[in-house]
Amino acid sequence: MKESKKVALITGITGQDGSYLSELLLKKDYTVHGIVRRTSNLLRSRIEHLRRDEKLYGRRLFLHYGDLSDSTTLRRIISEVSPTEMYHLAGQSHVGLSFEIPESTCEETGMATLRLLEIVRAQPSPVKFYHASSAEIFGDASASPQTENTPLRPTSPYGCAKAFATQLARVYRQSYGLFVCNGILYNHESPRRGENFVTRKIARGAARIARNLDDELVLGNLESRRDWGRAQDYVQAMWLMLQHQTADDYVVATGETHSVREFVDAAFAVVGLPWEKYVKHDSLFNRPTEPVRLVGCSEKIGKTLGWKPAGNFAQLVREMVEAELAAIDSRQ
Ligand code: G4F
Repeated sequence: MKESKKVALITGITGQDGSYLSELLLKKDYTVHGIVRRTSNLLRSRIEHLRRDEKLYGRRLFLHYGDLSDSTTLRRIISEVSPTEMYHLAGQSHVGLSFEIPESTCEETGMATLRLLEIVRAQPSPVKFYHASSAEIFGDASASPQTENTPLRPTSPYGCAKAFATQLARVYRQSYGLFVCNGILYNHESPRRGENFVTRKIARGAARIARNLDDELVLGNLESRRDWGRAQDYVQAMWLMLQHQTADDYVVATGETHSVREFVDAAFAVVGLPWEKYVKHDSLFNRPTEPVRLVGCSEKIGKTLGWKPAGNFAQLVREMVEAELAAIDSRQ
């Protein structure tokens, strides 16, 4: 079989974004390599359908054991794979949890990016590098909506680590001429979102209550607002960044915010139940500090790369709740 010329290496391939990105790249005829951490269970549910595909796995899709703290292994994988594009998506991505485990969050999110940039810098052939930055770098944002030029004022250990990695990516681009892009992504959701993020928690909770599997849903701050888009759509933006002739930073957002309360309201409307009866508050899920006014302006990526968000908030909520209902019904 003739190997395709485009070779992508993805850290975080088993996550929400990694799985959608793999599907996208495989459709575009890439050879895709993913770095996976060794764990005691081999559950990689988001890419299991790709792994079971005999036409793909071992032919155009490969997985390698590696850890973001292990430079020698990362260096070996990158040398062997010799990627034309690298998508660095891995790392502890839960903002609330970063207050509990700040040191490992900064190590995985900040230092690991530095490690990869150093390895990429030493490669004999150029590697286009995508860094998964985050809206959390703006934190207590000084302007709204935020653009690529908005000052970084993170409000969480996670935001600080992402700010560090984002600035490093800029430094490596400017100092060494590396093709490095920061995708400054706002919240992006899907049925593959981790269960401890609020949208999936709500979608799952509403579906389980509707099917009499649970009788309450316990949440933190209902007044928090976020700019929520669709993950499937946001991985397209990642790919577009690496296809452009020059490397740059791009905000990827819908430009619209909704509160957690609005998400709850819309999710329970899908299952036809009054949410006030089931949703409880526990301050355990509140954060010591929250970013404020987080809403992105995606004008630059729209004009330069032709990207625009697909779908709307109501469709996103419906898609997530219906996926939860279908999953429950398929098990019963
Ligand atoms: O779903 P969340 O945990 O996402 P958060 O903190 O906005 O972070 C996500 O988006 C960032 C980009 O903007 C990424 F960088 C990051 O990696 C991640 O993907 O929380 C959303 C909001 C917060 O204000 C939180 O306080 O929902 C509020 N919330 C209320 N109750 C809750 C809950 N969040 C969680 N996780 N669980 C709750 O019960």
